[in-house]
Amino acid sequence: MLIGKKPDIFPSEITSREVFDNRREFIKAAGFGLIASAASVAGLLPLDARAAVQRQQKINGIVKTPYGAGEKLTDYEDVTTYNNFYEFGTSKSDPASESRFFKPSPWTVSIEGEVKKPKRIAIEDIFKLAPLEERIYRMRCVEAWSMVIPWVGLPLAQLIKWAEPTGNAKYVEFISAADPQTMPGVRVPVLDWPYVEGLRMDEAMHPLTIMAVGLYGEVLPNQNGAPMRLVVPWKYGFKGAKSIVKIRFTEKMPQTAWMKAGPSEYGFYANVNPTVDHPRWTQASERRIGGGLFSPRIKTQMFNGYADQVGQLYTGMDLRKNY
Ligand SMILES: Nc1nc2c(c(=O)[nH]1)N[C@H]1C(S)=C(S)[C@@H](COP(=O)(O)O)O[C@H]1N2
Ligand SMILES: [Mo]
Repeated sequence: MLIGKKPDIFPSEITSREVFDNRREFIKAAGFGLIASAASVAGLLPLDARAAVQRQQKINGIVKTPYGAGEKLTDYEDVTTYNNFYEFGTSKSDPASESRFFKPSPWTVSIEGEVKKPKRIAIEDIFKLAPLEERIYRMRCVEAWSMVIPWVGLPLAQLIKWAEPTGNAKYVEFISAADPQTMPGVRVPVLDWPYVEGLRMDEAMHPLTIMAVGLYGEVLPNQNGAPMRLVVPWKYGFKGAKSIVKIRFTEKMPQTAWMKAGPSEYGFYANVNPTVDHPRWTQASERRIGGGLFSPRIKTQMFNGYADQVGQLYTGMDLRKNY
């Protein structure tokens, strides 16, 4: 993500991203197996980024689903070392290297706003609300790169049912942790902390929307939003708030962190739409992370390829105005 108020960041970010990718593709092309060992040999990644490639605890009893069967997965190493998580810094390697002091347990989530009664739930109990499923989803970042990730999670609808919203609830707001002690990026005012995202109630209840608690069959690493984060596969990646501590049901559309940072660039809906360009670059194509040094850009699909399932949520809406 980029910041609307400071367009001067953009060229340098792109440059560093290209250099970063080319460097890692070079490492792979050089024939090293794991990026961790390759990086340690070549000395190209910070020490802690290498440590972050360590695997996490396995989750038992995951139900396999047909979602995304046959798609080529993005390597675990790429999924966990190329991240956007500004609470740990603005560069793509920061979340892996700067999140080691973050503690995803113990963790409780508070449920507030338009609900029968406010309550709290421990992460262990969220794991038990519904069978945990593996779903392979494409993720399309607004910066025009994408990944294919085997998420583990439960339908958000199950958590919402448990939360018992009232009839006044029209929207759901998701609030991320913002602890300056363990999240160094929060000490820098790049966003109006905490990170806030939101969905319309029907989007939140849609069967494609999940609360993810793991990936690749293991609990989420800190850099991917431990212990739980939202995944809404037909929207740009920034809708997927990480490390959620609070869920609030509201009557009015929430003001999200990115809408505040750059209202002309980041809308509330943020549906993946190849025909609506970002003010500063095209959204018509994307680059799959890990596709190799010379991998061609691929065409971006309407609703990230999930149009058949979600298109009807937006009938009658002008998707150019409601970006
Ligand atoms: N709390 C929080 N959530 C966040 C972000 C962030 O900076 N802070 N970045 C978003 C963006 S822009 C993207 S593309 C995805 C990236 O998720 P990943 O790093 O797990 O692939 O997380 C989203 N969720
Ligand atoms: Mo993003």
